[in-house]
Amino acid sequence: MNEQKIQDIVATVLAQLGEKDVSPAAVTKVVDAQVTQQSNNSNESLPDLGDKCFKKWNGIRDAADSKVIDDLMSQTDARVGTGRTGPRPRTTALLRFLADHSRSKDTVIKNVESSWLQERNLLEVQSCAADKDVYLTRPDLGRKLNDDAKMLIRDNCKKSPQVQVVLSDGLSLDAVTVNHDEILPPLINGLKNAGLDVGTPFFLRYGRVKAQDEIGMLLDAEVNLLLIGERPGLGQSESLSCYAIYKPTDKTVESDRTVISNIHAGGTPPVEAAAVIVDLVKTMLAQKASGINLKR
Ligand code: B12
Repeated sequence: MNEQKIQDIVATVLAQLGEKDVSPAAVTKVVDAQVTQQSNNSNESLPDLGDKCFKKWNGIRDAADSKVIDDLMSQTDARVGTGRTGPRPRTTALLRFLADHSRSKDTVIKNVESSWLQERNLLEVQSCAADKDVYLTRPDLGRKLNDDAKMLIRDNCKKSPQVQVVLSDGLSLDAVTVNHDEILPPLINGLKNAGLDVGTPFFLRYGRVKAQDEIGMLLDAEVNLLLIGERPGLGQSESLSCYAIYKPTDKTVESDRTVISNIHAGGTPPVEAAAVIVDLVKTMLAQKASGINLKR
């Protein structure tokens, strides 16, 4: 479709929406005037829906006291104060919702690049899920290591460490790429500084939580820590969890695990989480337990 045709369609739609005097070639951008004023964007392009001013956009017109709405919005990340036009959401609120939804979907579907892992010196292994589609539709395959993975882990990782740390994409690419630098190096350093024997960290592609049991058994690690991307929500797509287990076996069940969740800049910040995890590991080692058997 050529540029002119696109312009014609835009002009027709705008005319149907009641915009007058729209000549076909004149439409180069569609910007909500009120929002443009709030954002610091120049008028040269469409506003970025990821901007802070959109995340905290007070869309309620004619509020008796708009400060009350601002105050409410400042206290939660929930989608409040977005206003409405009759029974419908306002355009900016709807676009913002769609933008969040797209980002959440993207972060589940996209893959961590191997080059990104190489730059960080992380060995890469894979579960039995052959690709993302299989991973999403067959959780059971994400819980097992493929044969190459078992070999690579055996050949490259330290045996019988006190603590083994594994990073996995799980359900969020962003959780891994956004938080890595502020959680993995500080965590490894923190564990070492606590005098613990730390194994070789590596990356598990298409991993599910239960895969940490097989890894723990394979390496005979006392504690296994799995940093894994959480299922994203609409307001948050870069949240990481740390699942921790003491000496997993074939008989391990979920309640044997401890989880520290919501690790991201707006939740437990990654650096702070690293410190919390080091403390958790010390307690696990002292009590030789995790999950509901751990007294904290
Ligand atoms: C999906 C989910 C579930 C699903 C898991 C099913 C599945 N197969 O995915 C269901 C509905 C069963 C569930 C149940 C529970 N969950 Co839940 N769950 C989540 C959620 C929304 C996403 C987890 C995720 O993305 N994991 C990563 C993917 C890759 O993992 P996975 O391998 O596909 O699935 C495993 C994990 O999800 C794990 N899991 C899920 N929840 C929990 C909770 C605990 C305590 C443990 C150890 C493991 C665990 O079990 C799955 C099977 O191995 C998180 C929210 C969050 N912000 O993380 C809460 C969350 C992890 N769950 C939570 C809780 C409290 C529970 C329950 C204890 C609730 C209850 N009272 O029954 C149970 C415990 C279940 C268990 N496994 O022992 C809390 C944990 C709080 C904490 N820090 O201890 C969270 C953080 C929600 C919250 N904000 O309160 N959960």
